[in-house]
Amino acid sequence: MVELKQVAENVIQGKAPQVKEFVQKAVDEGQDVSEILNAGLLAGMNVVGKKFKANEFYVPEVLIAARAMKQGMSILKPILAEKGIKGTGTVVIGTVKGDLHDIGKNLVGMMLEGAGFDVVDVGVDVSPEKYIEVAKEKGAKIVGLSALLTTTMPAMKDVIEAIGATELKGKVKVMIGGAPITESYAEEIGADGYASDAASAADEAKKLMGIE
Ligand code: B1M
Repeated sequence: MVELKQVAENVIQGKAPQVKEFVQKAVDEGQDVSEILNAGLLAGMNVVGKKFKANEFYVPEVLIAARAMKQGMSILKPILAEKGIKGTGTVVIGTVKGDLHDIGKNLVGMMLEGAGFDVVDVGVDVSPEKYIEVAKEKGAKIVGLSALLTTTMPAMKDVIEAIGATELKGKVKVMIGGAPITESYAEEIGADGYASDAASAADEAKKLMGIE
């Protein structure tokens, strides 16, 4: 019988083939799919997030661990969908209009996936209309905005205002982040949440969903 701790440990170590193998074995043994997800893949990514926050892990380790988690998810996703088991919620994430930086945004997306969210990445240079269109289409609970340039920070306010003028107002939370962004800027423009790094972004998204 596969111990789910083994799945978590291999995620932390970024061993994608082993993660895939153990997840497949656990499924074949008839272990509960939600349990494989929670006690295996997500538990592993949780540790990765903590290590990243504590500067014990750097960007490459997080990327490798996320890739391993994705391998395991590729087996679980169709089964979860078939059983109608929903994830934590959908997050639409993108880099705002005029800004092409996407490394941090991609990392945040991976950590959100690692926390059980369904992540829809709308890319870079994203207009307010695009965020709104995709958030409506996917029934998003959170819209995540990334900006790396001081000149594109005001584009975040444009998105928040545009969302506020639609039926998404009050239904969708907006979370922002990026190197020049601060908590006080988030408050100033009326964002619901702010995170300084990818691991904190996963924690903040859970908080916005009422999950501690
Ligand atoms: Co650009 N760039 N760049 N750049 N670039 C910076 C940001 C800059 C600080 C460099 C500098 O001058 N020292 C500077 C901005 C200055 C400013 O406005 N304050 C700058 C500039 C000026 C520019 C150009 C204007 C240069 C030019 O053409 N004259 C130009 C702009 C293009 C555009 O966007 N329109 C430009 C272009 C580029 C490249 C294309 C060459 C490349 C981007 C490649 C890519 O992303 N695919 C690039 C890069 C790589 C950088 C640096 C070197 C690295 C950014 C990065 O990826 N960091 C950067 C200097 C630096 O930071 N040392 C710089 C690693 C990443 C993991 O961190 O993105 O901060 P970060 O993400 C973190 C957190 O911020 C947070 O979590 C992440 C992970 O922990 N976070 C969130 C991010 N998004 C979040 C969202 C959240 C929550 C947290 O919630 C939704």
